[in-house]
Amino acid sequence: MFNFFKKDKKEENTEEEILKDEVVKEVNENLTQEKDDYKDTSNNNEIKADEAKTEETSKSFFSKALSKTFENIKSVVPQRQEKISFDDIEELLIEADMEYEIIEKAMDGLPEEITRKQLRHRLVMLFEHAPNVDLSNLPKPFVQLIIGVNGAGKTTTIAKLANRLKKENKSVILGAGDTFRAAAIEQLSTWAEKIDVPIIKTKQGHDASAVAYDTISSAIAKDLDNVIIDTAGRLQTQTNLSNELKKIVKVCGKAQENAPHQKLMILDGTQGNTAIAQARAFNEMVGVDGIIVTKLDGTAKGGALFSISNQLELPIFYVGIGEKQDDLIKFSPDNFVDSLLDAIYKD
Ligand SMILES: Nc1nc2c(ncn2[C@@H]2O[C@H](COP(=O)(O)OP(=O)(O)OP(=O)(O)O)[C@@H](O)[C@H]2O)c(=O)[nH]1
Ligand SMILES: [Mg+2]
Repeated sequence: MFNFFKKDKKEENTEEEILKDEVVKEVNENLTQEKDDYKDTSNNNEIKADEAKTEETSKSFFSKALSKTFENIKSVVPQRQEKISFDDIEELLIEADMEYEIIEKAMDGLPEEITRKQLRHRLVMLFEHAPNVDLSNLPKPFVQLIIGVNGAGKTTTIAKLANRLKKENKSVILGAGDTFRAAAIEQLSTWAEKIDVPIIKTKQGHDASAVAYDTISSAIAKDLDNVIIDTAGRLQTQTNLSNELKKIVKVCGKAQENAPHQKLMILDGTQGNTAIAQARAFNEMVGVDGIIVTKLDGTAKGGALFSISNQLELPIFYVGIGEKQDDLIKFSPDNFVDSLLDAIYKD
């Protein structure tokens, strides 16, 4: 899960020197938000109630947000049944955009007539890559690096994650590490202002890894809990992108031991199975610890979630269900599978 970099003293010094020159001097100007501003706005009971609500809405969300997927499924099985034939299950999973290879794997050895319990077990199994994060003992600051192709929803998801952390009374700072486009820096700044969290940014074209370094350093200096760093989804070439991401990862480790602690890959859920190829490319570049699937609102390709998690052997942490700051829910394989089964099986 964590990255360990060789500590080459000589190399470190050179890198630090370069950083000194490169790191943007906007830290103090940008840190308009002091840690004290993160005073409790809600008590623990409210947080618990929120969690319970999230859990409750999580299941109903899947049936609402994935209504298009479920409509397709219902075209195969119009009436809810107690047992469904093997062929019908196979067909409805194809309709939900689950990859055939995964369907074969999930259904191997199932009988001609399949019960809810039998299918549930197989489908939940496809999400066996449980997140391996001990939330009770996270390093401080906990550094998350957000990666993914352009347009996947990285910047928006960062805002959603920061908003979530703030609600949990955690202090968070954002790093505008997509220095490729000026609009990208502006977009994250606008979000930072809206959800009221500090941001470290630089001018377009400046070194993204310097921004990452600076953001982590500020978090350490201000004793903040969380750092979330944005990255570019596209550079002039794939090699440039790969080199930039590798450099950001390495420089994060110089700002704080073992940072980034999580490299989160953002995938556009409407891309269905093509998103898997993108994720593989990023995984090869820098390694990915977990996935957030965006734009699940309104897609007919909900079944791709099975393939995404299973093919990449990575956990799905959250799903994005809209463009607003609250449109992010924790992914629960049980709730997702249950809402799908509710559509086709009698209780
Ligand atoms: N419907 C919907 N739209 C989303 C969701 N997440 C992001 N979007 C939209 O998708 C578009 C791209 O999102 P960004 O957050 O800018 O994506 P990005 O990965 O940062 O893109 P680049 O900065 O270009 O690399 C925006 O219009 C977002 O509002 C989601 O969960 N649902
Ligand atoms: Mg962006």
